[in-house]
Amino acid sequence: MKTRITELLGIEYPVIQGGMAWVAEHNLAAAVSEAGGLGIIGAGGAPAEFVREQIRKVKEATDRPFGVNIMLMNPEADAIAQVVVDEGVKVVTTGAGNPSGYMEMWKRAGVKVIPVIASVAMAKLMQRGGADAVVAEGMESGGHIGSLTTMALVPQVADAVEIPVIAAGGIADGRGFAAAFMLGAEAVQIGTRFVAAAESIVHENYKAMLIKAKDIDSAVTGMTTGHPVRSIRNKMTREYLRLEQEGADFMELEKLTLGSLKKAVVEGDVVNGTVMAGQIAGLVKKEQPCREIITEIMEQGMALLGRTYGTGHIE
Ligand code: TUI
Repeated sequence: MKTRITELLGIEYPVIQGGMAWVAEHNLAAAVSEAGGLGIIGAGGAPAEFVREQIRKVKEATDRPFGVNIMLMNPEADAIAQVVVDEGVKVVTTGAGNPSGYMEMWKRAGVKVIPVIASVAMAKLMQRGGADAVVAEGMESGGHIGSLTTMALVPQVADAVEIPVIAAGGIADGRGFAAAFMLGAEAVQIGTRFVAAAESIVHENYKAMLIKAKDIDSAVTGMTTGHPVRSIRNKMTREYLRLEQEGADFMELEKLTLGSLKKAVVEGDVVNGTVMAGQIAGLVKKEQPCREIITEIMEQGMALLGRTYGTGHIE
């Protein structure tokens, strides 16, 4: 299947992996790229030199294109922005902020820049600044979210910009894939389903909680701090939401979540840690290799789109 995104990135299938902090490390990124999608290293809050090592490990594992996601609240974002240039990374996605300050250096180095945005205004600003595409991410997503749903955001962004749009948030199978294309997207970004991939290094407790989760099992904390984060409901989210309701200040709330994603992903503490996942978690029922995940999504997605997009077979 060819779209402007597969052409831009030199990938087989229009499936991009989410840049999930702690989760999207070299094993997962290489597996997604080897399966024909775009694997992404999620820099999250990691130091720049750690990100450099991750990049080198993906290069050793695959000759296929891959990218790096830079979480812009990371205090080392400047250094990571330089590392991707030095290491010759071809694609950067960004999250949780405005990457305008890095656009010129990346464009000059020939890096394809794909900001994740949650509004039409931000999409337009990114296009003006030279972005090659945008990821329009709805609030169904796990982790740090905006306020619009994927269904409302994607068509409005697709109408507002000429650059290609990648849909994200609530997409985990061929139905979501086909729906995203109906809304005007030319690729999808998938996070939650890849958390349960066989190649994903998240702690078994995290995977088990995700696989068990139902449609209504996520909660959004941080609505009052301006940094809303979706994760699977547990002792931490209940405590956080209670404190928020009582009007607790930012510092008090921060204490609950400092290092809490690592606690869940690495240590497997899914009681006190932050188990980030999207609303589509209920659809993720088993652990599967990335190749199987992508093939399933493409077969089902193309069969559905076949009614409007040719044969319905993967080419
Ligand atoms: O970035 C994400 N998702 C994330 S980042 C993350 S790490 C983290 N951990 C704990 C607390 C907070 C973050 C976990 N999940 N998705 C992309 C995304 N970006 N969603 C929304 C946005 C966004 C929000 C505001 C993009 C731009 C923006 O602009 C604000 C501005 O600066 O104008």
